[in-house]
Amino acid sequence: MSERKIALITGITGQDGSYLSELLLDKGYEVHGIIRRTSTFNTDRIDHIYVDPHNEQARLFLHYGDLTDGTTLRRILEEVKPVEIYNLGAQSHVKVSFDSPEYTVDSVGMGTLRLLEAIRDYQHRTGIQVRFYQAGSSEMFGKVQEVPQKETTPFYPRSPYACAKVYAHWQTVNYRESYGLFACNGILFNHESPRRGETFVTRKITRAIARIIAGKQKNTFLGNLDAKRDWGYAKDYVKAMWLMLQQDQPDDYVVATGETHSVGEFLNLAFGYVNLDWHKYVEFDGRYLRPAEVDLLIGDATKTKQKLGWQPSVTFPELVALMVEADLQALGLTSPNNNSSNSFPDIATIRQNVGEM
Ligand code: NDP
Ligand code: GDR
Repeated sequence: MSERKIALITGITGQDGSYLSELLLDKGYEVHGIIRRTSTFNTDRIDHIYVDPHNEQARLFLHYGDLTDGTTLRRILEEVKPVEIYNLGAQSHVKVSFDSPEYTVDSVGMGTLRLLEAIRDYQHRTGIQVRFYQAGSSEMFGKVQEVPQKETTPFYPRSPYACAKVYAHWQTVNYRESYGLFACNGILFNHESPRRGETFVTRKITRAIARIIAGKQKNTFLGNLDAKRDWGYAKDYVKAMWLMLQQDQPDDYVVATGETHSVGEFLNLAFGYVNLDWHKYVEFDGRYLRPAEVDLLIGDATKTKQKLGWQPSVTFPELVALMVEADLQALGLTSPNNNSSNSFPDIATIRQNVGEM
């Protein structure tokens, strides 16, 4: 890799952007992120690593921009002169993509194309060779074609979001093959953490548990509990992104745990962790159903393990425990006796192992 360890991240304020920034800063990079102008602060997830740019120790810099604004993307590239670019920015909520398909496709699909075009011109003008990571998704597999899903499994996207990710995937392949761009697609299965957005199902559940215990809400409303997902830990997954860009050749990789669990199983474990019966607290609301559902995702990450030496470090019960604990702590609640169930590991050990806040 180049001596100039300068990385640019779109979507730096998101779950993955925050963990990736921490990883890159730890590795000595200067990290630049694109943030959107919002009327309230949207930098909660990275505030703890932000240092005032007037401080000469500062290595994290933020720039206003948007994937729907190609001019700004070009200007930021010229200014920052990155050697690695991670495209994590997206309207990433599958259900919302049915409500707002044009915007989703503009940010996810066209946004990736705008960035790729900006990179092509930037490389040409400056001679700087860029390595590009595209945040692809297991949602691209959509309707089950093969179990488990791997790099060669055909795509069958089932939402505007997934269609746009498939478009972005193939544009990334095309820039690699047409212009020799060092471009990688990560095909990442669901990954969660205490920093997961509050409207994704795992965090919605763990946050509801803490709020129910705190007396702030009585119950929570969910949609389809039968869908099965391959859930991993976000901090593990950003390591795979970085590893992809450190290889000799660009390629596409599936990142997954190889285990699948239903939303119902997540509920069982999460409520079980605090000795509550979820049936008493969860109600059905059809508004959370999607017009087309993805029923079963389970990934085969053999290639990623073999070529990148990557491994997931957190098991499903550990992930659930980690998330419930973090939401309890956020409300100042003490952890219940979590030895009540054998399925739960010791939270102190997990936290030490993964360095979670
Ligand atoms: P989040 O939803 O947590 O974060 C999305 C980020 O994109 C935020 O920083 C958001 O900014 C930014 N963003 C949204 N719209 C735009 C736009 N128009 N221009 C620039 N930035 C924008 O997602 P995750 O961190 O969970 O995921 C990161 C990426 O990986 C996404 O592309 C997602 O689709 C993809 N992915 C995620 C998986 C997962 O399980 N987490 C699995 C597979 C793929 P703001 O904070 O202002 O909203
Ligand atoms: P997903 O994640 O659609 O897999 O996309 P999400 O957590 O939104 O849904 C997972 C499953 O849970 C079911 N579900 C509910 N989902 C939400 N959000 N809210 C509910 O109330 C609810 N009830 C049941 C859903 O129907 C679904 O089957 C995530 C995102 O991070 C994408 O950006 C990413 O690409 C994929 O993971 C991999």
